[in-house]
Formats: sequence, C-alpha cells, structure tokens
Amino acid sequence: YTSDFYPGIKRNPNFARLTPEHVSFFKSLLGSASGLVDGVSTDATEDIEPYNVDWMRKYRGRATLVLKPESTEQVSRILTYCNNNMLAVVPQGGNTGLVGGSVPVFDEIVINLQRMNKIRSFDDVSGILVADAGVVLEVADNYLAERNHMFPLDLGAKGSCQIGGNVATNAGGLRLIRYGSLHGNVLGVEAVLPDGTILDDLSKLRKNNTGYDIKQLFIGGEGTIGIITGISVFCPQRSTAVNVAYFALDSYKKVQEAFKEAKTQLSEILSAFELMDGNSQKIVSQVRGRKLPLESEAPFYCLIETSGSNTDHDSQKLENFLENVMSSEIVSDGVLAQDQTQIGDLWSCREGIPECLGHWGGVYKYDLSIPITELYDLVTATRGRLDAAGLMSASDKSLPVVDAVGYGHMGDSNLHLNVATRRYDKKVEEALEPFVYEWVAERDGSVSAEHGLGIAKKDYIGYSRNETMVKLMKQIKDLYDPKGIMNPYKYI
Ligand code: FAD
Ligand code: 2HG
Ligand code: ZN
Repeated sequence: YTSDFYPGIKRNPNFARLTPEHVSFFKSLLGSASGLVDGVSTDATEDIEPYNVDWMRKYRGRATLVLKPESTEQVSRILTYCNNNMLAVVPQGGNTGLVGGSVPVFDEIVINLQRMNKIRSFDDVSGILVADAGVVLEVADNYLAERNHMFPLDLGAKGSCQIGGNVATNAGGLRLIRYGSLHGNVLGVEAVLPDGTILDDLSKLRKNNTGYDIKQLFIGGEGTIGIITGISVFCPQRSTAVNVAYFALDSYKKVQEAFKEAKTQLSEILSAFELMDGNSQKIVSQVRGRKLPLESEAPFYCLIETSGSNTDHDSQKLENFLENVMSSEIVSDGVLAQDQTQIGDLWSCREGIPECLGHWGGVYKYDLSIPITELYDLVTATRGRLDAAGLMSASDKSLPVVDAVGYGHMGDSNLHLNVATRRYDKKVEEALEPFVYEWVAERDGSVSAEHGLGIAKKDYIGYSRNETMVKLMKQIKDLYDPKGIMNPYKYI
C-alpha cells in the first residue's frame, strides 16, 4: 500500500509484516514489558503514537512495535533477527530530528535507544567521554559540567535529543564556530550493522591514521547503515567566563561588518555568532507575550557569546567591542547580559525561534549553507515570491502563510529559512520547492547544512551532490545493508 503521508512512496513488498511470532521473539529477548511498546498485543505498556510522529507533527508512520534495547548485545540480536526475517527498522533517539528521518514511513519497527543511557567513562586529563548512544545531550553536558568540561555541541533540543542521534545527524548547533563539527570531535563509534555485526571502533585516540576512517560514515549517516550504540567524544574544558551580547542592526551589510569586527576584536574567545531577523524576533515576542531585550525595532539582531577563562578581561573585551561597533554605527543598539539569568533570557530569544514558529500549525523548514555575502538574499527573494503569489499575510487568516523568516548560524554561513503557516498547503510547497533548492544550487550552497536529508529532502540530494557522489553513497548503503532493512524509504 502507499502511505497517506507519502503518496509517492510504495511499501516495499519484500519486507515481512509483523506477526505474533515476531513479537513473541522480541518479548523473550527484551524481557521486561518496559522494553517494548507494543500496539500488537493487548498488554501494551505505553502509547505508541509519540514514536510514530515527528517533532513538527509533519511526518507520521504506522509502526505497531517499538523496541527499547538495554545493551549493544540486545541491539545485535534484534538486528540479526530482523535481517533474517526481512523486518525493516528505524533507529530512533530523542525524535527531535527535523527532516522526518526518525519516524517510520510504513510499519517499520522503531528501535529507540532511550534505555541505553549510561556514561561509560570520562577521563578529565584528556577530556574524552565514552557513553551509550541514548544519553540525553543535556544529561551528558551536566555530567561534564560537574567535571569542568562540556559537550562540544549545544542546541535548542538538548533536553530531549540523544548524543547518538546528534552523531547520526552530525548536528551542528550553536557553537560550531568555536568547537568544530562532530566529524572532528567524535573519536570513536560503536555500532551494530544491519546483520547484527558489532562494529567496535570506540577509539579514544585523537590521532589514528591507520586506513579508512570508517566511523565517519556513521556520523551524519542518519541511521541508514547501522545503529550507533556508543560514542567516544573529545570534550573541551568548560569556560569559567561566559558573556553574551544581543544587538540590533539596520541592514544585512552591517551584520556582515559586525561579524568581521567580532572575529577581529574577540578572536579566540568568540564562541557563537547567531543571526535572527526582525520578523523572527517579533514572532518570539508575540507568541510568548513578552518584550524583546531591546526597545528599538530593527530588521536584524545578532547574538554573540564569548567563552574564556578570565572574567574581567573577557567582559572588558565584549564591552569594548559593543562600544566600537555602536560608535562606528555598525550596530544601532545593544545590550550585555549582566548575570546568568540574563544570559539565559538572551539565548532564549534565539533558541526559542523554532518552537514559536510552530505556533500557527505548520512550518516549512529549509536548512541551508549559502555563501555568507548572499545568505539573507534568499529570505528576501522567498518573501517576494510568497507575496506575489498572494499566499502570505500576518492578519488575513484565509491565507496559508503567516510569515517567512531567516535566522541561523551566521558564523557557519548556515541559514534557517522558515515559513510559518496556518496549515500545510500544496500551493505553498509548490511556491517554495524547487525554487529554494535551485536558488541554493546556483550559488554552490548546500540544501542540507546540518539537519540531514531524512525523507523531507529525499528528492533534492541532487541539488548538492553530483551523480558520482550519489552513486558512491548507494554503493556504501548496499555494502552495509544489502537487504535494505535499515531506515528504508529515506534519502538513500
Ligand atoms: P532523532 O530525531 O531520533 O533521529 C534523527 C536521525 O538519526 C534519524 O534518521 C534516526 O534514524 C537517526 N538516529 C537516531 N539515533 C540513532 C542511533 N543511535 N543510531 C543510528 N541512527 C540514529 N540540529 C542541528 O544540527 N543544530 C541545531 O541547532 C538544532 N537545533 C534544534 C532545535 C530544536 C528545537 C529541534 C527540535 C531540533 C534541532 N536540531 C538541530 C535538529 C537535530 O538534528 C536534532 O535535534 C538532533 O541532532 C537529533 O537527535 P535525536 O536524538 O532527537 O535524533
Ligand atoms: C536551530 O538552529 C535549529 O535553531 C532549528 O537548527 C532550525 O527549525 C529550524 O529550522
Ligand atoms: Zn541550526
């Protein structure tokens, strides 16, 4: 059959349907009832719905079984059985992914890692953490904070996403500008291949040039070639001095000037440079019913964070920066956080954008790498297009689009173009796609900067990768997963 949500996709008839015998096997393997959310038998312990629907409530599958293994060995036994019986599976972490990759398309079995949540070891000399894939990012970071270290990734979904999910999506987040990508920070991966083979590459070495670096395929692999069960990650020392500034600017040209100044004046202590357009901030204020940090309205706002080891020196540096950019009229208004609460308040104006944009119902999300000089032009072009098509109005409720906004990781040339809608609407989708992807491809950008492809961008891989690259990806997929049971129907 085809799915209501994915009319263009047919269920692969080679995959078996789940039977009571299969369920009995999993019950005997996992033992306690809490290891299994089961819509098949009558003794279900938990509602299955949250595992079938994604964070945006845009993608929905029809799994009748969720398995929650507790050990790598159990994952291996589950996959051996699934592979032998042609049962398709979807690896799932915190289910906060934004491209529909973490939920089933049809009746694939969900394998959720939440019970694999142990910190295995931490060495405070090298800063290397080894942990189960199902540890929640915030839990890992709190554990490290008590040991004066930090996880080298932070993002708005930290309270729910899992470090295995972060690695599987190669999440970028708010401080990539300072700490780099997980491709550099993840030192080792333990994973289970679709046939049940345990791949033990849980290296704790920062340098290891012995042959191909196979773990890199799992970083950003989006659960298509195996299930990550453990990771080893290099964690930086936690900074004792953290400062945050939030400021307003009159044009995108000035945003670029401010970015250049920040790199020059704050250099080694700069840990985030985030961009929020005026419309995104208005929405945060409107949805939360709270004032913004600055009285003056502006088309652009930026948030800068510095992290260092000397409070007086760092605060002075950020103060000087703000004074300089204001006196040279690059920045029109600005505020410096005075304490931890204010730091949290300023960050929440940035981190809260995705949630506030969902207020009216649906959001079309585009996560793009674009040359920095042209980054915001796409938002202007998209707004023009939606206006011209008569699809957008903040007040007229008969029109589908409420607003189109741009924000993101300026320091990484990564724009988040979000179109907030009152309902998902084919006309809106047609106005946006492939327009956005063509616009980005013309500038040699990427149609997936940090969220991955999942099912949402399945048909658009060709805008950022050439045929040879896609062919090689397919060959890798076939090599690791010859029966195709691992996260099927998604991008590869
Ligand atoms: P899931 O959503 O459960 O899964 C994501 C993908 O990884 C799926 O394809 C799934 O099959 C696969 N997967 C999950 N666990 C495993 C595993 N153990 N082994 C193999 N495959 C697995 N992303 C950014 O890059 N930067 C951001 O700043 C950012 N901010 C966000 C803010 C919010 C509010 C939200 C909701 C999301 C945000 N994201 C961001 C999206 C981001 O990809 C996820 O939050 C996170 O990395 C996914 O982790 P998860 O555990 O929820 O994975
Ligand atoms: C962020 O940077 C996330 O806030 C989410 O990557 C972006 O929702 C989005 O489009
Ligand atoms: Zn982001």
